[in-house]
Amino acid sequence: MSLWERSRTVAVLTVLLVGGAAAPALADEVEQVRNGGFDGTTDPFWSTAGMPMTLTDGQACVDVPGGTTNRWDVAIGQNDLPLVAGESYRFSFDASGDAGHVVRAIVGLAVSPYDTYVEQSPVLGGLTHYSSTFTAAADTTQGQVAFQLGGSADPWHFCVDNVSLVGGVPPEVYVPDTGPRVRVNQVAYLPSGPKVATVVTDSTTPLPWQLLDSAGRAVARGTSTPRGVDVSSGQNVQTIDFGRYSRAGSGYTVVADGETSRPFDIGAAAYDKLRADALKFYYTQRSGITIDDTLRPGYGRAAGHVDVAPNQGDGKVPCQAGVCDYTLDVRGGWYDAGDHGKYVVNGGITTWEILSEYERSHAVRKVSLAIPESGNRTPDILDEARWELNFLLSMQVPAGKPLAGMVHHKIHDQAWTGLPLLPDQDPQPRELHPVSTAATLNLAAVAAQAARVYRPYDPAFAKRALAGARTAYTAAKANPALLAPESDGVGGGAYNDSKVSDEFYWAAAELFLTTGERAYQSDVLASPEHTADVFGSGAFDWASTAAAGRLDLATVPNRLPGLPAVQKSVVKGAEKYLAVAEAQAYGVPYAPNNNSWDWGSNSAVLNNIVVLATGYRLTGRPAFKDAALTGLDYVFGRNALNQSYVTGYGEVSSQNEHSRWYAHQLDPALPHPPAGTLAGGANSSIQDPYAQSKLTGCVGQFCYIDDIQSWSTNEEAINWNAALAWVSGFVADL
Ligand SMILES: [Ca+2]
Ligand SMILES: [Ca+2]
Ligand SMILES: [Ca+2]
Repeated sequence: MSLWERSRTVAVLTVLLVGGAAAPALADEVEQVRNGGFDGTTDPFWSTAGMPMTLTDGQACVDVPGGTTNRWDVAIGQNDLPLVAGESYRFSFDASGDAGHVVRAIVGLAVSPYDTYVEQSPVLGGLTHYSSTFTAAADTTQGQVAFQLGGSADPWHFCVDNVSLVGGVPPEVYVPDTGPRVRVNQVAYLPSGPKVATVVTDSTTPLPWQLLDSAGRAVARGTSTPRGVDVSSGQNVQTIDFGRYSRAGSGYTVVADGETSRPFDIGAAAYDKLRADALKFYYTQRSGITIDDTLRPGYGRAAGHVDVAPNQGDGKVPCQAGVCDYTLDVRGGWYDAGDHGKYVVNGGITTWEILSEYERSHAVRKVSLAIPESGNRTPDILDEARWELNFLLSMQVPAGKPLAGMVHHKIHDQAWTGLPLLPDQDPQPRELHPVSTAATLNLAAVAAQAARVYRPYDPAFAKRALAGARTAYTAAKANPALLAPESDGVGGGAYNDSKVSDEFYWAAAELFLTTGERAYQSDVLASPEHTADVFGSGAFDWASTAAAGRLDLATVPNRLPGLPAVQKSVVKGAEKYLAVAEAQAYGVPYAPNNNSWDWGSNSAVLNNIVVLATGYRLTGRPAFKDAALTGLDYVFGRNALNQSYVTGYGEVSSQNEHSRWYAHQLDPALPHPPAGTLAGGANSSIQDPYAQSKLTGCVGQFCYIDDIQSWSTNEEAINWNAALAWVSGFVADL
């Protein structure tokens, strides 16, 4: 995604879960909770109606009723706690409960706006000590500690003791567990591809290394190459090149400087699986349809936003007040990321990249995605993309209405919701936001692309898509500067974009490629983007879409005057990213200005790999292919944190991406994100409070944490997974 300017009403701060004994109190620590040890009475704690507390062995215990829905439906707690803005606190308690049940323990405001300052949701069992530190965000005398116990179908038993909230504690210093100092692609190197590892070391002279097979036998050896201090991580590193070894197998490790890497394969099978998994991700992002548990075991859920309470539904969505006088049926589409919003600009680049994978790769057409449309005559990748295309088309202003042909920028909740929350349980009103030139051109571009792609399978749909694309393009030319504001309420990301010459170029390019018509050709040739360097120091994304037009002009067969120069510009882009990758000790084809890593940096790495791969397809130059593969190593564990950013791929991978329904970290009854989900990745700006509490001062690659609360470093998003799908398709095709 990249909800750049996201605002939150609820701030969640540091949570540190520890077992064992409490840390000793410092002299200036001040206890805020009264009678937290329940000495002779449960006063002044309260409990919700119908759930009396009893004193048992000096603990407060309750029989929690079954059949409640929300965590906060039943609770015990204590009010009137003073909190001082900027002061650090430790919140700790001992708790037990029937095995597998969950308590949501919070410190927050007892009065409106009910902000939560810290929360943890441990799965209970025998008596265990829990502790977390946080910094209070506001001064109040109406703070609260509470233990929320609702949401269970069955009754259960809960006990708590030694409830403590002390001020004046030093904040915890977070140190990530980065494992062995030898960093590899934990998934797989291709037998015929490059194979490079990194060793983090104090040594500045070459080190001997060995490649071990699964039996521990050395099958290759050599010496490493010192690379000095790597700017992106601040680490002194050396490079290990074992590319001459090509025998397929699993369980390989690299040993250097007394450290053994995590295990990896040499082989291609993982990429065949990933090509499917990265696309299968979209089915469980679908809105407006029941997710079939037999197709996606563990992920079945009710249809979201189909006008069944408590949803207010997407069947008849009004505009924000004063924006329009009609409603639209905008059911369907994909949820954008970890929230329940649907955004045309981001849906556009996502759909383009998936259709681009289809246009570039013949093999992907035969890949089954285990979706309801599997087994029909249309490739599953197109069935999945059409789920979004129908939604995008539904966002267009109908004929006869003001601004007809333009496209609404987005539809989402009126206010942010909390986590976890299944899509069908979202009670918020839904609203259409104003039309924008950018959204209109996104529809024009991808609907035009769809018109040529779907023509062999569904000519009627192709015709409808082309008509929508033409109408949108004409409307955008008549309204060329309707920009989405930086903020127009809460409840969703802004996705504002102040420059739309790139969207005009991309839409004209797709319409030209599909129709061959002169008018669109003229607009392509006249666009300032056509001769600009569109392969910048960052990467293309939802707001910078000229590269999408350029890549398609260079690769989709067409008769544009000056086509060789277009193709040459893509090759030059690939050369640029090749040079970046070669200059990086970790081999990453991404080196942002000032080492300031972007929101969703993993997708930036992958989109630059898309440019490298396209350069390879245009020229056959092995250096482009090798840089693409070596760049992918970063995503799979050859990085400062020594972890894969794709769930289920690699010995250690992201598991807790920010999502309201893959929220296993908050509710063990919910799943982790599915295998093949890409985490956003290192983000130097760490906009969310949780990341700020752990990562302030982080360097480049280290600005990431695998926690569901870190929406700025660890969200999942449809556009990011599209880059992963494209690249994994490219690798599988090799
Ligand atoms: Ca006690
Ligand atoms: Ca199909
Ligand atoms: Ca733009």
